[in-house]
Amino acid sequence: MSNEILGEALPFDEKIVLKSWAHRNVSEQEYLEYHRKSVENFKESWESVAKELEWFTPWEKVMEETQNKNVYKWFVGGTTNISYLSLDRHVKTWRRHKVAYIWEGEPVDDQGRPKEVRKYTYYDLWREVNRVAYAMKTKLGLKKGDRIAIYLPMIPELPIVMLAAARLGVIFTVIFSGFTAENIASRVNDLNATLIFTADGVYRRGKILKLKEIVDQSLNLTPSVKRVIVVRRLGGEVQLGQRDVLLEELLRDVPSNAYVEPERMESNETLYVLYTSGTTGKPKGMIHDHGGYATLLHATMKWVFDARDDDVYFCTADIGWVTGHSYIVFGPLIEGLTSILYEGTLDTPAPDRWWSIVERYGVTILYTSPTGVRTLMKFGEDYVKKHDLSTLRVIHSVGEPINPSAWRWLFQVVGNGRAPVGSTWWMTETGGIMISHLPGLMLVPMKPGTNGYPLPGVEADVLDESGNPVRPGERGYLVLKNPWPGMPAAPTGIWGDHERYVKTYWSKYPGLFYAGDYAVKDKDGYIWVAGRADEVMKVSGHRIGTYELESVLVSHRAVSEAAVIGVPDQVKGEVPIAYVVLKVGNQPSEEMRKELMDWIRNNYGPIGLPKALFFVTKLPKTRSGKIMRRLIRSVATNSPLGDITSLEDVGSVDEVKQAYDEFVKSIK
Ligand code: 6R9
Repeated sequence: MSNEILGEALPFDEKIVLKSWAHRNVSEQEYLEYHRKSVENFKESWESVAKELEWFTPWEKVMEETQNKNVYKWFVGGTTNISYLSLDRHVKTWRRHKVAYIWEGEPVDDQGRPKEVRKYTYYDLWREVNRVAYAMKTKLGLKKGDRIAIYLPMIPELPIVMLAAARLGVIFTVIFSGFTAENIASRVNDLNATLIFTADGVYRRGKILKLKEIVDQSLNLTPSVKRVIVVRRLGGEVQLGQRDVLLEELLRDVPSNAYVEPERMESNETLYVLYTSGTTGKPKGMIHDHGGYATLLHATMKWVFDARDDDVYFCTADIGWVTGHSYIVFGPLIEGLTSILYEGTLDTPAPDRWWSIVERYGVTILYTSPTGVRTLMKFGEDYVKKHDLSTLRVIHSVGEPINPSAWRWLFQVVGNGRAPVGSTWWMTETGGIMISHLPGLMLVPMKPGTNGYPLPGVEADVLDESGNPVRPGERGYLVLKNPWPGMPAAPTGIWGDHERYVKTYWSKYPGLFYAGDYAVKDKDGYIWVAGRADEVMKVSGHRIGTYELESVLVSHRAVSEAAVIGVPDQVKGEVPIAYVVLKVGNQPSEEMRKELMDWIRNNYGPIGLPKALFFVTKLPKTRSGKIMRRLIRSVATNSPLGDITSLEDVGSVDEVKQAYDEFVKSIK
């Protein structure tokens, strides 16, 4: 891989300065000087951010390492509650009647207008959260430290349940509503959750997806679950079993003015656990806390998004992923913003749905994804030009590297050359944005596709294999050098697996946080993250471990072995392709291919569907039996094979190559 994103060279020397942002423009040197001071005193610099929030009791110490190595506590002894910060704090002020969420359902009428729009003021939201918290506490007996799972689509009840759980100190995990029963079960079991919130269904791409049925399938595999609470989104009859209860039933006799005192959470106590894919084993449950996490979100909402009271903010992610947790739910609410919640897909009913939303509500801040942008680019500019997007003033993308031409499209076509456009780098682990342009603080020149500089207090670098900084323009591994608030939290970073936490993030370079990403630092010090350096894919921005799809494949009765790799894709950024060895007695056929594709759809979810699935008789392996995915990837991307001395059977590479060549021919 050279210095490119999706085949486009990185424009290290192209600098774009926005005259309309003259009040914030600074030179690289000015920012770097400011930044240097902030990292020299990183504890103090984060402390000054934390002071802008509200705490029930102040902290005794800004930061300390715990007895568990590489697990750091922030604002030790301070107490707060993120539900309080998101709601109560605003309800006490003029923001009480400000709109917190504008929710739009997917279905539209003949005129293309949304059939359902619901608006919640901060007061409405606070009321609802209190009622749900009240029911959770008095009717479901939930208390601080209990664990629940939330398998809800993009409807207002999702943030409401998250905030209600947070209020009680109940630890929650949100499971993306595109996941299958197996995915639910593995997360619920790891967390030992006793209860699941779900919905009867959701509208997606004009169809109905029945979520409750998927939860029902998972229940055979989840002995810890005692109750299932069902939100009625579709409105019809819902089949209820013994364990099930409708949320509306549960709330029926809860007074409209029910109030639940927010639990005083020590800053480092757990807010949620979010599962994300790694290279081996089951998904990792990343722990995030109340105080440090809220501090990072507050800082980034100000610096990265320049959030102001008159903004209308639209993040197009799904709350099921970390971007939605941080930048649809907690971040914007902590700032008291008005934001959009949209249920459906970007092209329903037409590929201008996002733009119609921007126009309808006068969106000023847009946070979106490179895959979304590339998808919409294909439909041409007319869909954008049809709408008045003149309100947009800040635009950022997230989830994967943005190729320069997608950046230009966002900048020119969507932002009309007036709004700063950035690519914010961060991960589930970091809790919030770490490397980004900072129009809300000071704006260095933009370069199409770069992530820019690390945030104040964040020290990032790009290292070679032996831990030395690489030269400007050379590719290396991205590391973070200081702890930060919002980082994987106490007690163990990864839920129940401190050892894995240390091994995954702190062992390649002891004392430094290893992100698992390739990056380049240019001569101005800008960082360009170019993709994953490990066996993790970013498919349409969704993080998927190759091993996860391999284990789904080998769980099929006919499959003996499987190897999955990610290859570049012009729209999705990256897509899986799979090589499968069948068990003796099974023949490769179109039917078998289809059966395996369905198997993945049903056991992992549609987001994991490979672009191609090949049958081979053997996989390239080392003599010790490890599948050489690197080799397979080289074949599939037409790059040099590199060192193949450890390869056991050279013929296996030919076979992989032949399969791939035939595929390429077939799609040409
Ligand atoms: C927020 C999120 C994390 C991985 C990360 C990296 C990739 C995210 C990026 C980016 C280049 C950006 N990534 N943002 N790469 N530029 N602006 O996506 O979290 O799902 O945990 O994924 O996504 O590879 O390591 P998560």
